[in-house]
Amino acid sequence: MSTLKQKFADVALPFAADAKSFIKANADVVIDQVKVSQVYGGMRGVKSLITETSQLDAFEGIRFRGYSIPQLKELLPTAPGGEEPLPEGLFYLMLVNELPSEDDVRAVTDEWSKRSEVPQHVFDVLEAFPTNTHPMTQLATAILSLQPQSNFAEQYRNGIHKSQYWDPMFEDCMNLIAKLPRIAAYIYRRTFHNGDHIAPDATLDWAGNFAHMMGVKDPEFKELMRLYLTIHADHEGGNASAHTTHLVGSTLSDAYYCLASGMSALAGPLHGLANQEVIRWVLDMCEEIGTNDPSEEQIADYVTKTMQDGKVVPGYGHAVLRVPDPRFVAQKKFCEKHFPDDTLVNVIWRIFKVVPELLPSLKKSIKSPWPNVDAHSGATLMHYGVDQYDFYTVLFGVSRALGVLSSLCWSRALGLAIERPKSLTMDTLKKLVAEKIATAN
Ligand code: CMX
Repeated sequence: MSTLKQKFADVALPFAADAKSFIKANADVVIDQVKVSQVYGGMRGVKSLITETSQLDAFEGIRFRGYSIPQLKELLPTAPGGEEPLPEGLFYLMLVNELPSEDDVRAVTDEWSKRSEVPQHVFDVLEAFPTNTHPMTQLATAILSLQPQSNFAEQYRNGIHKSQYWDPMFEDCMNLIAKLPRIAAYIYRRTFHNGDHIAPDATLDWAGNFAHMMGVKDPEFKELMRLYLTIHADHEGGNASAHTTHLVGSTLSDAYYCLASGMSALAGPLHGLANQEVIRWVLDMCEEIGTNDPSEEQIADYVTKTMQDGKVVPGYGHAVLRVPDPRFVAQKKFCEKHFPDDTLVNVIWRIFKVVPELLPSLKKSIKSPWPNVDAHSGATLMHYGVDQYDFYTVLFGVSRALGVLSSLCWSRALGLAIERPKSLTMDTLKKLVAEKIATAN
């Protein structure tokens, strides 16, 4: 058994035993109540999931196993000579709840490198798509086309005991994460660079190798990818991509089905696709106004028009956060350090000056007018020549795989149940409300 797998078993299995006895002892304790607005409003805030890898606070932002993004930037190992955290380190932390050493991180890089070969049939499946197929469609399909390799599916067919489910799930998750950079880079090169592919470099780390296979020459882009793939990895369990991955996994579907489903959720414009929508919206604004450097007044007018047209301002607002997203701030800091004079980046910062004050006056019901993670990422990528914005959500997806797949390992170790919340018709809801009001009077 690999060290990481052994470590996961040592941490997760006793934790699961303890969780089971805690749940048994406290099964009927009421911790939350559900309001009518939550039933109709996307279950916002209903406490009904267990996710160990990270937790989101409305005012502090995300904490991965208790560590904020600024802390992780200090504490996680970097590439030689680099300053940004390696995503391998975050995966290790999320999986075994312990900060990794340099050696631990190198072992994860080696493990993923060993598992990274992508079977030819996956490329053949991708080649069947017209090149104008959206990259997220290609990504979800490529992931699904790996499913015949699932350890979990095979062992389930062979009658594995349920106490052992975590083991083949761990194998599938490691295999899948290992292959994602190669698959994503292949999609990028076939869609936007005439299928001129770049062979992997086994001496590089997971994110560095991805940057290399995308073909971006500037070595600084590798650092951006290390940061990018770290900060997009997880946002607790209730966001659409994480929840979808978990929901599908709760039926004992294997990791390939789960991640393909999670990626389909990420591909929605209110979730991960917002990163491409932001740049599309900014470029449309610049074109319409006739300048690549719009003033605050011009931005305010364009935001007002966007709202009048019944559209959302992409990159702003959040279901949980009530402050500027720390992931936005981390990207802003990267740009302040490396290219503070970039025109497009400065437009993003000017939008940040305008929107938080303006948006609540245009939309009274908005709960957070602050930028989310997607408000900044496109402009940062554009700086390095990655201007094919239809690809941006794939980058988000490669990162998000780290969080949702480490969570999937935990879900199998904890033996979490198949999801089956109760749905109501509007008629039943009205009757329930009438009964409640009658008893209250
Ligand atoms: N522009 C315009 N209107 C917005 C808005 C925005 N950026 N953000 C919220 N609103 C609107 C909502 O559509 C809602 O309108 P109605 O009352 O007419 O239904 C109202 O304000 C209240 O919404 P909320 O409670 O503040 O926000 P929600 O939890 O419902 O939605 C989110 C959260 C992210 C979907 C929403 O803020 C949004 O659509 N933002 C723009 C898209 C975006 O950037 N998504 C990326 C989120 C991060 C990620 O997952 O990657």
